[in-house]
Amino acid sequence: MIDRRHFMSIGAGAALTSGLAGSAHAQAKMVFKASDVHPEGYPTVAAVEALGDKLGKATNGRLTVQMYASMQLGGEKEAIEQAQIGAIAFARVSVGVMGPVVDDLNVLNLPFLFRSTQHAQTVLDGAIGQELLDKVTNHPTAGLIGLCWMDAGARNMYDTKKPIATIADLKGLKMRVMGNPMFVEMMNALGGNGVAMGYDQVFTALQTGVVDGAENNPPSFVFDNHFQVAKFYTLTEHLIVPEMVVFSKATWNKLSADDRALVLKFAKEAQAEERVLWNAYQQKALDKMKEAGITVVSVADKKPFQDAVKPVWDKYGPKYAATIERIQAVK
Ligand code: GTR
Repeated sequence: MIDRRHFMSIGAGAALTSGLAGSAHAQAKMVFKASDVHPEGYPTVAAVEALGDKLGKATNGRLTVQMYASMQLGGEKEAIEQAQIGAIAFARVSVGVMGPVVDDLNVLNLPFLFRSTQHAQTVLDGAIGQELLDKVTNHPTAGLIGLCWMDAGARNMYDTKKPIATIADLKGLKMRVMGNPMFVEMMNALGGNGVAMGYDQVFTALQTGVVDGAENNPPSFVFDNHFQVAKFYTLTEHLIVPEMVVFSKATWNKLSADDRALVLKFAKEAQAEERVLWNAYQQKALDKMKEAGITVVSVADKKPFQDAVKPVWDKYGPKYAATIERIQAVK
């Protein structure tokens, strides 16, 4: 009898302890690692850091964000993979590299899809934007939560060889594109030779002549130093590819509903804050390009470029027809 009581009391004690341990676990301190290819000060980096500050304040330091900027953790493919396995929590990446992971996103990677960056913003702020974030979250194997969008302006061509004044000047140039077959096909359709490569390799590839050029928005061109080796920048605006912040589903599954709501709330705010920072940075980049004597070529007539990418639209357009129609209908 005595033994039995003894066991019972141990059992009750154990239950109590594990109950406490359970709630203590939910309240445990967590440091969320975040990855970005861009350096400190870049709009996307600053916006995710601000999200982290808010999270820290709201939870009395229980949840914080540790930013690994400047490709410290590798390129964007690596960032996605690390988020998938829960080695990092936040990955700020381009939709360009997310397309191969969540195919529905590839609609946004069609060249000349958006009429302007303003058009892209309106689409992403609305129902289509939310649906595409949900496609990430609900994807059966991606292992990611779609938190928010970030602006990245329009992408333009640049190279080390000569000004690209007309589409004919692209002929034969080896041009780096993001790791997504759609962009290789786009570049080839435009007459260049598309070379898919991680962002972490681009500077060296330009410097050593492995590629003749690349394409990107002015802040990336300037603040990732590509302008030090590529002196010709042509305003083709062929891609308006947004960026996103995704979160590790493995980590998400460990968070309480309240903590998830906090992350989502601050991510939405980060989306709006990044946009303001982006506009200022875009201007700063253009000023720096001018100072550095970069030859900036404007393209009066984009039609030859738009016509040339028709094979990409013929191949991928039908699959996304319904979403394209809705995007085009957004004023
Ligand atoms: C930048 C973008 C990065 C990365 C890079 C690239 O504009 O911010 O996320 O995608 O382009 O070309 O790989």
